[in-house]
Amino acid sequence: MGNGLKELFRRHPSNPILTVDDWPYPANSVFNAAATQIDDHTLLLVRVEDRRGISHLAVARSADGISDWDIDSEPTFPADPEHHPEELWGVEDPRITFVPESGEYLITYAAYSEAGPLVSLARTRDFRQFERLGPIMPPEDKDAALFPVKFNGRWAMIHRPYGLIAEHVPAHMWMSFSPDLKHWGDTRILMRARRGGWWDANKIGLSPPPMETPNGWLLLYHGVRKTAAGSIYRIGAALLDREDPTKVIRRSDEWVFSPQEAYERVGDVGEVVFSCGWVRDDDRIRLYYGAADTAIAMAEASLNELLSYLTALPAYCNDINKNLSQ
Ligand code: M1P
Repeated sequence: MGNGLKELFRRHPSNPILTVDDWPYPANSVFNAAATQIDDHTLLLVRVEDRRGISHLAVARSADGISDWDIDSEPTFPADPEHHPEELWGVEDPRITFVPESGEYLITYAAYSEAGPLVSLARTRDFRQFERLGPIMPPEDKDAALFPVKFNGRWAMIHRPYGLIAEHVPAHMWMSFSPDLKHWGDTRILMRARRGGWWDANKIGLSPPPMETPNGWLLLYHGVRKTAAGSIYRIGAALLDREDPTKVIRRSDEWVFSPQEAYERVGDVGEVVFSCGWVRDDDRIRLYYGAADTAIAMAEASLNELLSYLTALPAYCNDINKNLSQ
């Protein structure tokens, strides 16, 4: 949103709501948490970076999603390089998708392998016992989340492949399909990073998992612009067709959320707002986000306001040639 316009996301006054000082054991930073609602509690699956620089995941629960967090006393989901060598340098940036059909939570996360990050999958019913299903996308690939329903009998996933060439060309968001959560294919670009001076010129990646709405699948994504002073991570919004999620029907030209507060601008990696999770309660959306790769903050939005903003935009042109000229 431009200056002077009403902000779609409003920061909670208690921000940052979780920092490493809240943690029951020594760590460097807590950020980029997945989120879900379970048993009348908000559950965050938090990326915790330890003092070696290696990340694991830890569960934090709260009745109101803001305060009185009950944090597991030790890492809930540590990397397991002995059985999963792809987790050699840790597990990062999870996203949780609840599947109503089976009552399971599917967790996609970045396993940091010797060959770079890749997408791994695990499932759980209670966030105490987890079943690892292993890698589902080869390196380098991350920022992945599943849709909660199948399309024509197939699972769908948004993800973000990245490679050495991406140092020179933008990295886009892709979509793949699977009959069984194990074998993935029918892979195609979903949405492109824009070029030149755009705020999302250099790379983009999915933020929380897609949210189903009457107007289509609501997406938030992070867009990165490289500057002489480093990268700026901001958040944009888009809508995918409800029946055919390979079609982008709306995309905001402007970002909808950006680093502004001190805790977002200064930290281990400054100028970063990076979200992996949100929780919807009727019209109220709580967006959890990592601030400067150091702490966890929360901002609220009205779903109706977000949808009104997006549906008032012109239809998005999926034409590759048009998009390439941006
Ligand atoms: O430092 C900002 C973010 O950088 C990476 O994100 P991406 O690969 O999508 O650009 C990740 O390391 C992420 O964890 C981090 O917050």
